[in-house]
Amino acid sequence: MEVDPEMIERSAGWLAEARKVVVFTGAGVSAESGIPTFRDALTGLWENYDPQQLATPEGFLADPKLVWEWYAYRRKLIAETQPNPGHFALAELGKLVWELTVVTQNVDGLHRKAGSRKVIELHGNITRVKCWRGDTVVEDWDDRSWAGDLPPRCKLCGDMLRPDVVWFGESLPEQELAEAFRLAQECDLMLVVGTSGLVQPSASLPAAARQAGARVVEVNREPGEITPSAHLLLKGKSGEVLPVLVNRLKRLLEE
Ligand code: BJW
Repeated sequence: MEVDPEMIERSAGWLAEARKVVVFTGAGVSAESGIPTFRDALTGLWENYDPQQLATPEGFLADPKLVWEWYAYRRKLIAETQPNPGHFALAELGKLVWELTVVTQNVDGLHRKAGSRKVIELHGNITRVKCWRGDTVVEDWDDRSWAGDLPPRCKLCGDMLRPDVVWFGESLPEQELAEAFRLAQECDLMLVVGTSGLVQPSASLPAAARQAGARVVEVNREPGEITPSAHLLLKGKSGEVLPVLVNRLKRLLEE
């Protein structure tokens, strides 16, 4: 699908004027890397499971092995994926504007892998593991050495290990969340990419940016919860829209 040239023109013009830019991303930005989104009815990550069973502390306590294995499956999938043109375009954008921060809900680490420098991870990172009891990140663990007894155990206290991600009902990392809202309220432009905007408190960032006077540009395959907070929607796949937008900005800056 061709991206609306007039919308690209307006967005690139706004980016050229902006000094502080926040890029707020969700699972859609990684879809073209082969990582399923959460809420896609046909291929989404929760297609065969109830999210309450997999992504809550209560779900983990009820069936720790199931939850560990679901994350182990996703960890392996993510380890085999590469950033897509959308991630690379955002890394490139970081070199073109005065100040840019990527605030992501994704746990896949693909923005850093693509070269984005300043990245705030609001929902954790799936490659890290922490101790259920101590809440401390554990470096020394091995999935394979625990045949039959999953999740693996913390070598210091013997309690279960769990992925270092934020489950429903858990608080987001305090410093990262405060920094994300501060940046949202100070930026001139927020680019919102590939999120359904259903999960709070992260989903309030675009409205916070707009209320504080920023321009908000959304990139998504379809309109959603964020669209009313956006000044315009660049409709399409982020791996196609973002390279076009960044190339247009580059040419504008050269003129
Ligand atoms: C494309 C594309 C392409 C596809 N190109 N686009 C206030 C009101 C109501 C409820 C709450 C509230 N405050 C807190 C809550 C409770 C809860 C919540 O929000 N519930 C709602 C579901 C109603 N929030 C919490 O519990 C949070 N904690 C918290 O607030 O603590 C304090 C508190 C607790 C309890 C009560 C009150 C206060 C924690 C939220 C943690 C979210 N964790 C997860 C799992 C992370 C670990 C893991 O990966 O397993 O984070 S849930 C899941 O959703 C994941 C994502 O980061 C997050 C957002 O999803 P995202 O990224 O938007 O993905 P999708 O699939 O939803 O959307 C994909 C989008 O991409 C779509 O729009 C597509 O169209 C688009 N797309 N292909 C462009 N190629």
